[in-house]
Amino acid sequence: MPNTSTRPKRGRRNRRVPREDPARNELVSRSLESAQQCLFNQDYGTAFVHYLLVLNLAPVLKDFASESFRFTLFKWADELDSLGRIQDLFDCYEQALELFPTDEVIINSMGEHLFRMGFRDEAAGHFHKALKLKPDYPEAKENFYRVANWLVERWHFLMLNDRRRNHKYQQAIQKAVEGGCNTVLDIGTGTGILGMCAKKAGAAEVYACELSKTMYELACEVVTANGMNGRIKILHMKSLEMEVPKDIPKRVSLVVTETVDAGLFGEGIIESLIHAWNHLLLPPQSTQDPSRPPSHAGRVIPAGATVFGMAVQCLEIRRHHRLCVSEVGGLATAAAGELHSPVSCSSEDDSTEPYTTERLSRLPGGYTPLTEPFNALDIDFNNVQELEGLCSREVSRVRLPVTGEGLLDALAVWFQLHLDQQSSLSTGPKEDTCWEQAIYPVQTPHNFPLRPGDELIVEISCRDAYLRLCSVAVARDGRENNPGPSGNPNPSLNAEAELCSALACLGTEQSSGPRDYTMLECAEMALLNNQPYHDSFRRALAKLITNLKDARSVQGPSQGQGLEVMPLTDPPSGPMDPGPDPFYVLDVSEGFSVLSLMAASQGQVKAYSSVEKTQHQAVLRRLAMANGVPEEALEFWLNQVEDEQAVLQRPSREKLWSAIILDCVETCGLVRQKLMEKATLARCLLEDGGQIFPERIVLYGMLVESDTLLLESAVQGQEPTLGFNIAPFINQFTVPVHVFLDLSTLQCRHLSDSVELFILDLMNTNANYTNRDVKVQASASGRVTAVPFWYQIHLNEEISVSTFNQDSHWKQAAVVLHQPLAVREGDWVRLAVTLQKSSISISASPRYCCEEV
Ligand code: 44T
Repeated sequence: MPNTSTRPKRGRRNRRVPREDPARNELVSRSLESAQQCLFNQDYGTAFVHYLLVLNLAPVLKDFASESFRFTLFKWADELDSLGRIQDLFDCYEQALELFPTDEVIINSMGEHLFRMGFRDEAAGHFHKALKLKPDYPEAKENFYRVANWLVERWHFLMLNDRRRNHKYQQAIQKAVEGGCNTVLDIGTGTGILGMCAKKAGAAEVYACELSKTMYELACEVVTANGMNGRIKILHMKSLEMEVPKDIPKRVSLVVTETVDAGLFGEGIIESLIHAWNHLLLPPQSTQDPSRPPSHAGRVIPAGATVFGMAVQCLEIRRHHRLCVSEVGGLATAAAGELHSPVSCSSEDDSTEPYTTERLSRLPGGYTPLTEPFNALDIDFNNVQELEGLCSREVSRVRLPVTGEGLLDALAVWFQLHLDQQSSLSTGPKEDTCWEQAIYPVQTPHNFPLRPGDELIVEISCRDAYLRLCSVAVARDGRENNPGPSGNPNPSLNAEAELCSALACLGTEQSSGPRDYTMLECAEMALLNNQPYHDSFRRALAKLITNLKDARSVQGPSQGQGLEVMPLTDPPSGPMDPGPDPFYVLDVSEGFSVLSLMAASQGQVKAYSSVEKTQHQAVLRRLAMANGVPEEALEFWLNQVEDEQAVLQRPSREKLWSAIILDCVETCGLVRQKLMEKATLARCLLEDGGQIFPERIVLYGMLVESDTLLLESAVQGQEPTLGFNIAPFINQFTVPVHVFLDLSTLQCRHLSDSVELFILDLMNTNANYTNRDVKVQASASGRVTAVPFWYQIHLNEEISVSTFNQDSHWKQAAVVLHQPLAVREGDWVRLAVTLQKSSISISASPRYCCEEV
């Protein structure tokens, strides 16, 4: 046996430090030099490859080179993005993350790319990870808050806070398990709550499946925290992919599920249950053999549902789904042709949804029922033949007596979910529930008046596993009148629209061929219907143009811009005199906007629109023609600039803009991302006397006590949910900022007047403060739970519009406080408002009365 002690020991130093390798060192230093040189030459692709080599060969250089490496990565990724080399882009990020697996900046940036490409779930996962690594990293926080809703939707909080619903589900499950159903599958387990109920009730085997990765991971955490690890088998998959015995050993006797949305079938419950009956459940209790014990038969909780419908008049719904105005901002709208929102009962167009959702009780302006609620459908979830027959079933027609007078705007739908024979949950508008109703808006281009005595004829069908309701006719005095989507009582309107359409499309490449309607998003439709907003813009634009004309006439044409005025690169067409130099106006609003056209209609203006969609451009062209705006007065900016990200450029080399219109507030109620950065850039592209619209935004807010907002933001209270510890896990996804609020109908108590919180000056971005302390006096005693906020958008010194207004397409937002703040009338509260990269945050703390105020 060799004497191990005589073997020379390898020295410590030798073991730890690799031998110096001069060739390798040489390669590293040469590559580093090349990387730096390429970076200097803006050859980011090559620089990136050199950096990869350097850092893989010499990880000790990571600290030294991390900044430049990141910079190179981001620049190269932007280039790959604009070249459409998406796979390469993500490969680069993956290589970067192999080197820097915990670099929150790289993770966050990869999330931003994922988000831009529509991978929202994955993007949100990246922002969450970046934030876990660095909890106060502002960019990741901002990004995470904007997308957390996709990761863990807000209704999870509402459902977990809904004690009645939790209790009813628990009771029904307990009864079924005690009655003999001892193998259970929870389809769409979410936080795992129904599966845990089954286990707690004594089920021998419990399985759960969840298709969302984030929810699956959350369910695993929750189940472990409740000591049920290994006792509930959770699968990250869609139930439709499950097989016996691959995923579960044998068929189960009970399926529990709450995969229902406001329209009942939108989460695919019909398909899931047909599959479950055919592959995962024991055969149902048969009437022929009632002796079969429950453990040998299959059943489903909920056992079935009854769907109700009701016709309503509702201005709020109307203005989001139909064009309601014949004139806006001085432009006649008839030539726009038929405009539709993306919500339609016809299934011809893939881009439409059959319904939208609203809480009828919270709609601003309320609603008027035009019929009594009617029974639209009964469905038995324990009858697979009925489920299978649903979609092949004939379209059924119901005749509904009209009971109220008004315009038909929508059919509202809700349901009763029968958990078992005894117990049910209702999602009705009058119910004390947080659930939304499904809204099937009427899409006719004209009004559809109903009055008592009429009969409304509604077709009910089930296509593509969605329930569809469509008002097809009205019977009045024995005659049927068809309101269908194409019915138009005003033929002259159509003729004009058609003519303008034909003329406007001449000479343009309209590849998609003629279409009889154009789609606008709901918020775009509401914006177009907003006359006061457009009138304010018209006045502000007219004032600017008048001022500039005056200035030019005083200064003479060539001094106005402080630049020598050269002839236009694209002179006005025709043999006429080129006329005076035009004023250049750029509208960089997101989505559909007629502001550029309004500017063009002022005369002596060359307006550029950043409307992107061909269909939308065609609408603007038709409107231009019908409103006498010369063709050359309106151009589409994105057709001119090559790089979409470089929208803010001069109109041409020698010119500057007279006005740049920035879209400053998103529909959801938040300041648009990067607004201040855009404003800074826009400011540099303005001629003397030119203007950014808006020039200033003032943020307002107030103190409120609102339990509703609390229930939507986090699982409340110290008590466990149904005895389970769930809150701390799901509450990680709490987001302090709530968006898309209707402040006018939010259930809340006002605890202060509205106060000015912050000013964003877009004409002088350097003048903005970044922090401001605002003292607010409580006008009543209570618990401050939230600070809702909105904006006054100042187009110029005199003209402004508010985002908290009945006609507005904007919703409001609110900061929900981490801890409610108890106040008594007269107390002062200090609100600390900060602006960081166009993102506003607000926190509240008490200011005691003894402090100087
Ligand atoms: N809506 C509340 C709750 N899932 C929607 O990923 C209900 C609102 C509501 N997992 C009116 C009434 C109500 N296999 O996490 C989600 C989802 C998952 C599945 C595996 C499947 N086949 C599915 C289908 C969905 O289940 C979870 C819940 S589904 C959405 C619940 C009274 N307004």
